[in-house]
Amino acid sequence: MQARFNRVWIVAVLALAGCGGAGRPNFIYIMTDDHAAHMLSAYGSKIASTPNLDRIADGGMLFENAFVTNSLCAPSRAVLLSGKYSHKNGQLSNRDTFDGSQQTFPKLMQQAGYETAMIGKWHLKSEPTGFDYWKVLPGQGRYHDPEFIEMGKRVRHEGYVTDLITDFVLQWLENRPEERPFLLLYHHKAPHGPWEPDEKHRSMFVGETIAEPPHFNDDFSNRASAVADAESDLEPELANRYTRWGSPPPREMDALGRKKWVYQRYVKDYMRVVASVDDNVGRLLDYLDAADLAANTVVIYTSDNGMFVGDHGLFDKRFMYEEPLRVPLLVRYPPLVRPGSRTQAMALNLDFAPTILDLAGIPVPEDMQGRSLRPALGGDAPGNWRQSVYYHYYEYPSSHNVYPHYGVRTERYKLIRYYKPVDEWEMFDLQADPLELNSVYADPEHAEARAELEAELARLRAELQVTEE
Ligand SMILES: [Ca+2]
Repeated sequence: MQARFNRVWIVAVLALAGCGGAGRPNFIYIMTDDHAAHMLSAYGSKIASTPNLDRIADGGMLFENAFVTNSLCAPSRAVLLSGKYSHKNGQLSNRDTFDGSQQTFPKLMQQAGYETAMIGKWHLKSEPTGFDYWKVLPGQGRYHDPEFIEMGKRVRHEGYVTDLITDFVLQWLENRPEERPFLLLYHHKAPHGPWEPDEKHRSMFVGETIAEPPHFNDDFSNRASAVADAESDLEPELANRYTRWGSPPPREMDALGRKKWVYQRYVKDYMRVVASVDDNVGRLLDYLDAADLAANTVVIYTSDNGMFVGDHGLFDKRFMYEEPLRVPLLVRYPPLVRPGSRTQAMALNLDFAPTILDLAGIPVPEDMQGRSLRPALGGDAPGNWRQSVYYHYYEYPSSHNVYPHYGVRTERYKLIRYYKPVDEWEMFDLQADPLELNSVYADPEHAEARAELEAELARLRAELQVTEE
């Protein structure tokens, strides 16, 4: 039964993608900033509710194992556009300026006759290339009354950033040339800091106490020095930020009291700004239904990186730990993807460019390092699908003092090397220790697994032509 269903779906998509012209799908790629997978109800969050994002999962596929290759804003965006790792696309950190003259998938889509648009947070310093229309936030952008850059011209708008970006998206959809298929990148600023909710959501969770994650009071023992040395703690680093932003923790509190206070403030504001994203994605989905576009539009929801939301007592991202490494990935496309389906196939943000090109019927360039997710979307990840992923974080020194590191993750294990200014390793058995509280790198019981991981890491670095360190 399963196989027959799959064949039906595959035949349907071949019919759509193979013939070119009017049958080619449209694409709406929705990306938030810093939205951790465990902060969507579709991913089983006990505290966050995201009914409209969950609609995409209900109507399509949820990837249970989607990861980024470098958990940081600008580098992740460059991976998306290029389909290449940071060491190949040149965007190693937030400080670099993206080389917009390089090959990107929007350029290839444009050349193949797609109408292309980029609306929302860009964060790559150089001007967008490969888009017929673009309207982006300068830098990080602001939550309230933000300035935008529209095709090179600065313009300020009154209102809330998440609503405004969606307004511009709906206006563009309404006025686009209808004779051509389209690619629309719809990028939210939220839920990136400083997590400023709008009026509509400001009173959510008032008077409630949100549950703390199980590893909230991690003391960072049994780990390399990197996590203890990082400056991403709720107390003191986020507490100090709240003080700078004019809402300091109450004076009489001790350190643990401040940490708990900061967590409540942070997690509530985070879920409030996500609630606005959820409402606005709902507006978009309603529009697609009303405009009769839902059936032939690939809708993708993801985030540029995951996030610590009090996990390990931290905020921010950068680490190869599960919370920043994982991203939500939901894909709805009725001709190919069965509603309510899930996959465990490991997906990377590296795969978005090849996947979109493939579904559009455009050849995927040889030098892209990702793979089309089409087989997984059709319900049949092939036997030779990747069994491991390579990760590499570079930005150092930085405001969060996270040491540069690289590593490999398999279904069961993770091996990480911090190579500057220290030289230290961590290894986790994710089956026995899913919260990553105990490195087994030096544990003789895991020596064989460690040797296999070291070999796999070397193989991946050679295959991907990693030259750093
Ligand atoms: Ca980000």
